[in-house]
Amino acid sequence: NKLQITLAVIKPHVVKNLFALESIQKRIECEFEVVGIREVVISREMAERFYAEHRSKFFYNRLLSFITSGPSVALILAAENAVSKWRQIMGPTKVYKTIYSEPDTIRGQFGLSDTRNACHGSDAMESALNEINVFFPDFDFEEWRKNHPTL
Ligand code: YYY
Ligand code: MG
Repeated sequence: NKLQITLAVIKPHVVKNLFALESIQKRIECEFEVVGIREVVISREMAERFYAEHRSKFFYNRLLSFITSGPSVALILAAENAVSKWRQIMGPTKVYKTIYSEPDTIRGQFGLSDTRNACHGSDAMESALNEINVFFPDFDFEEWRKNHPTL
């Protein structure tokens, strides 16, 4: 087990839903230290950097038009094994897979479709650092870790 950070993004249709936002916030507060939080309307340029790995996928255009369609909330979350921990709480990419097996995940509760699947979570520490840089360009993980020796 080791201290990690991850990038979480709450997607636009959930940010409009105050009940969903509050429920997710409570869940996050129980499990993570919130190192950064920012509400942001993701620009086309940010979205292209953030989702660069999906450039050639069939869903790329609908993904970009959705993610830029309104305010999102981006968070830097810290915990032991934060990357896999957040992905577990989030649930599987495809919302239909949550119906019988993982209804209590965030995607199970608030996901609407393959694209409007409620939230994002980094898939590894390396991608977390790259993705955090898109939303929090001034954040320096090494510097932060030095100042948080106890966690
Ligand atoms: O990491 P995760 O978000 O769980 O899934 P990815 O395979 O990285 O896909 C990123 C993003 O793309 C997904 O959260 C929604 C969207 N997407 C889509 O719109 N349609 C698909 N069939 C698959 C993914
Ligand atoms: Mg991914």
